[in-house]
Amino acid sequence: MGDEVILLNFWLSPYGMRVRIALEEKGIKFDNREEDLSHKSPLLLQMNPVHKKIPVLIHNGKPICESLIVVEYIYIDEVWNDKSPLLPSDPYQRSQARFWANYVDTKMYEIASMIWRSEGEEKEAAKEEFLEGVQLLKEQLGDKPYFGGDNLGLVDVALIPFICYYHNYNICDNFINEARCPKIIAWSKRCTLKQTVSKLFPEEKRAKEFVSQKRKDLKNE
Ligand code: GS8
Repeated sequence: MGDEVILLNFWLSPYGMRVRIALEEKGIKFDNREEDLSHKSPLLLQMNPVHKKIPVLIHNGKPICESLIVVEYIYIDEVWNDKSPLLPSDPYQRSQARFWANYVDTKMYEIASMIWRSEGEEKEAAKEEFLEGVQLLKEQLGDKPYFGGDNLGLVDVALIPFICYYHNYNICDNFINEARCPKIIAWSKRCTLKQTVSKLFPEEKRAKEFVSQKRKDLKNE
C-alpha cells in the first residue's frame, strides 16, 4: 500500500508553499486540503493542537507541524530520500543553512509584517530594513545558482515564497526590484522558472484581491 500524505493548507500561505515546493521537488503525491482559517476544521485542531495553524503534513496518520520542520522531514524521511539533499553534508555548512533559514523565518517575517501593518515613514523604514536583510542573504548566495548550490536547499525553500510573492505580485510598490537587488531578483527568476515552483503560484488577480481586502481589514481593526 502507498503512503498516505495529506497537507492541511491555505492557498495563499507562504508557509504552505514551502511544503508544497518540497513535495513537488520530491515528486510526492499528496492530498491538498484547503482550510478556512476563520473556521478551522476539527482535523486541523486535532493535528496541530499547539499552534492551530497550517501547514500540517499528515503522513500515514501522523502530523508534522511548522513549515521548515516539515520541509526537513520530507527530505530526510527514508521513504522519500534520494540523492538531492536539502542540507549540506558538512556539519558547519548545515548549521549555517539552518541559521539563515531561521533568519528568514524570524527576522524577515517580523519586518514583512511591519511593512504590512505600518504606514508612511514607518513603512518606508521597514522596507529599507527588509532590503538590508536581502543584502545579507545576497552575500550568502554568493555566485551559486541557488543557496543550496546546484539544487534548491533549505534557505531557497524558506525564502522563495517571501521574495517571489513581493516581486511577482508587485506588492508594496515593487520595492524589491531589479535596480535595488539584481542578484536576488535573478535568483528569484531562476527559482520561478522551475516547474516545481511556478505551478504553485496562486492566480495573480485572486491573490491581489485577497491582499487588498486584508489591508482594509487591518486598517479597520
Ligand atoms: C507559521 C504558520 C502560519 O503562520 C510555520 O508553519 O512555519 N511558523 C509557522 N500559518 C498561518 C497561515 S499563513 O499566514 C495560520 O495558520 N494562521 C491561522 C491562525 O493564526 O489562526
